[in-house]
Amino acid sequence: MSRDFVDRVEMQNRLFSELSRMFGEEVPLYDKSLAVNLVCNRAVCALVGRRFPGFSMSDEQINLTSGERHGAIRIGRPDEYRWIGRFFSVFAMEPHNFYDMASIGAKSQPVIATAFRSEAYPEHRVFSSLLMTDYFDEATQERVETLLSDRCVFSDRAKALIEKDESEGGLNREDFEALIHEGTDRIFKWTGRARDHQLYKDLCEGGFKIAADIACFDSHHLNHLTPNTFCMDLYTSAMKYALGEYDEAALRLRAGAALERIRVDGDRDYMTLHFKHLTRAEIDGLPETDVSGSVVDELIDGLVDRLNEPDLDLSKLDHAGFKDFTEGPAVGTPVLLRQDAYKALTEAVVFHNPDGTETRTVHTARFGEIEQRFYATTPKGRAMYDQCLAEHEEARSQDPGLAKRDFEAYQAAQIQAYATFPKTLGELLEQGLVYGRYEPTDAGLAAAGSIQTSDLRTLVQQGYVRADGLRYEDFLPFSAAGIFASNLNQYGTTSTARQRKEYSQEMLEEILGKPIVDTDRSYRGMEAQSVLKTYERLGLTGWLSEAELSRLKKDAEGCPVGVSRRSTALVK
Ligand code: OOG
Ligand code: NI
Repeated sequence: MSRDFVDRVEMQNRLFSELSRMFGEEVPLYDKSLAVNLVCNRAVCALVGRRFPGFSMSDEQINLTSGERHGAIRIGRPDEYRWIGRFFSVFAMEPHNFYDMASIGAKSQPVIATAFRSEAYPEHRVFSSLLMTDYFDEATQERVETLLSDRCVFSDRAKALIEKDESEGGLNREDFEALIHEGTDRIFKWTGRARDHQLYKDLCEGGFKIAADIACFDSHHLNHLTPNTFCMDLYTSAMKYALGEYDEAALRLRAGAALERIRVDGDRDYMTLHFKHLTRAEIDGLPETDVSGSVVDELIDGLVDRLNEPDLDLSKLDHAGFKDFTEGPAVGTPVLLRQDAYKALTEAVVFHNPDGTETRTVHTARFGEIEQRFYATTPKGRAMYDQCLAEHEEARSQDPGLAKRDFEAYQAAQIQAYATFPKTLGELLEQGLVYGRYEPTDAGLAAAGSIQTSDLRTLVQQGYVRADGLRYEDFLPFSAAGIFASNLNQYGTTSTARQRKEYSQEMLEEILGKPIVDTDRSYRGMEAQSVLKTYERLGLTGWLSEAELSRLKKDAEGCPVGVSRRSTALVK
């Protein structure tokens, strides 16, 4: 029957497009933020199109290219967590990296996590946390576990579909649709129903809002569903204006600065990173011209006009404002990812209490994150990032109000903290700070047989090899903690257990019943694989030393199968 099986990645795209629809219906501000993002992305594309005549993107193409999403869910019980792992596996999404959120110092939260995504097509991801009930004192642990013990997030139907997929090796379209429906109608759905208001209050008052968000609800409601943007600073300025936090002068100043950066830095490497539907060869084939600063002014005029239309006046919608600063590296340092968010909304909830009474109240947890992704760092690059981050955190702690009071000064200080970090792909690769992907150029292939070096850097300089950076497809626990903290209005937590527990990747693997992919190994594997192939096609493999060749072959074992650059996701 295998001919009826539907492609898992195609169904993954369907799942996320349906989740996006569901979330848009649940949270009108999410839908509006997508509209603001589209307006910003359009301006970026128009600007890049002026520099590279021949480049343009229709709204449909923009939505397609910026259509990736990451979600976040928080889970209460280990057996639920294993079901979630099995559910995502049906959609070709496997656990990637272990994030111990209980061990990040003052920002700690009582959860451990992994992110489900596909190895070869990392288009969508779900950061999935598991509540560690032994983080709490025994009495609290007991109350939380008891409340969680009888809830049922996965219906029998959902379980049967997952089991069918596992035993038969695939699902037909009808079964896939049914399982997606289980996701949007139940597993990830916000119900507005909760249980045991007393426990909820006690957990919140004890500083454990995250535990309350997990233990008292009856689904793994999506906490946020994050689109990506082509220009973070443009988007945040536009959102702050739309929400009524910036006046038009502030919008013009900051959006103008953001677009000006794209005018200067929006080169072919920027395009390769952000416009995944184009190959590097297609990008390299575009002509390039100078663009004057007045183009930015024109585009800002258009942006302001569009944001002034009534449908994008978001100040009238219920909201709690926008975060004051962006998590991740400073603007202009193209590594890892930058994330920001509108703050968690206050939503109506009805609690059903153990004594049969109902409590009508509100809950504040779901927020509106956005992200922009850059190059994946090597361990050396990551160490450098961590150092710059720590330096900036130190400066921020000296004057926590600066971002709100004087954004330009705040941003300048952050840029200063990252001053030592190289800014161009060439330098980042040369210093071994990010992972690359290499391929022979036409000139290289034509010269194969007569090339006199196997030194990659020289081959790139000679135009025989083309180098790209690999994009970071994972998460940053420290940024995540910053997002948790700002949204929960709660900096971090301390364990109240008599003895603080240690959590490990092995523990989570045991719960999942499968290994967690180490993504550093995957990135290294992709790089090594591309290098091996490049040497092979240029006839240079024989130039490598035994040791070099065996190191590359060993690293290449970590390369996920079927890696492809083009993505076909369509999410509204
Ligand atoms: C998860 C936070 C992690 C991110 O983008 O770093 C995350 C949560 O809020 O439950 O989504
Ligand atoms: Ni997130």
